[in-house]
Amino acid sequence: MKVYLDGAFVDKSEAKVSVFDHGLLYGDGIFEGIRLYDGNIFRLDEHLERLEYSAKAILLSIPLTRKELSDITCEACRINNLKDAYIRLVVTRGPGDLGLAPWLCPKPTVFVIADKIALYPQEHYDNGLAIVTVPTRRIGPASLPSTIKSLNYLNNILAKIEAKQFGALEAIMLNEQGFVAECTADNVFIVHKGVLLTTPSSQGALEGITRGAIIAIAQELNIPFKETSLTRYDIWCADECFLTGTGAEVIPVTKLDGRVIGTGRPGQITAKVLEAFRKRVRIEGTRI
Ligand code: PXG
Repeated sequence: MKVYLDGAFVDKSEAKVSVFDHGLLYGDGIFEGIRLYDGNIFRLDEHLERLEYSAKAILLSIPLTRKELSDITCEACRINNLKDAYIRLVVTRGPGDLGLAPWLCPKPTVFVIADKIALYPQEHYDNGLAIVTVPTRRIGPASLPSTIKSLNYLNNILAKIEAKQFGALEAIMLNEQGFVAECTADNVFIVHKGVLLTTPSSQGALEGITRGAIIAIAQELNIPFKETSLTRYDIWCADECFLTGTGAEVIPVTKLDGRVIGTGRPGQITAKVLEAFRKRVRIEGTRI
């Protein structure tokens, strides 16, 4: 496998960053997780735009243009002969002296890994996931804006560990006020009386690229949609629930904290949206 690192494609065994890199020392950096479907990169421009906004928010200047990043991302897939892949694009603050100050780091580190993807087992798409609400709260947007896709994932990792301890693969994270923020690596949608609902970034949700694609699909399919704050009550009383993310795509949720959601089976609107999403990823996107 070849990995892009700071200007060149190098062998995986040579793809190493410094122990002084502030991405490692402080989690000071940003990333994107992107999918390649049958030779097409899904919503690459949207991912690069989000990366640029994340960079702007942490005052990190990416040393490459959008076109250069786009070309490198495509090349990372081509050079590894991939048709379907998971792409990880990372920009860290770069190596510098010890100490938090980002101005100690003169040169950001940029790397792109294109690799095979590990998906949720098919049975969960067929039968739905059973998820839990975890005690760890989502850091509020006033402390760390959830719109920044940063390398600081400890908040989500604590929640992921709790989910596993409760025997679940994903977890609902509430914000400090007790409203639903999102899952550890997925956005949350519910369907109630035919209306599709999801939480806004102001409640602690990442503005997911898959979430955006689902909102566009809902418009196309004339499914009424609203972005609104949600509580666990709304999920308990929802007709359907599903999660969206680059890794998960659209995955039905049929249980929360042991309570059955809707009929206890993946819902019809979820199935329609998933079908439309899977069609879209094959035809839409940047040809590598
Ligand atoms: N919320 C959080 C906290 C995420 O990390 C999403 C929502 C969904 O966003 P997208 O843009 O993917 O629809 C994410 C995405 C990984 C990995 O390597 C994580 C994500 C995406 C891809 C890979 O664990 N998280």
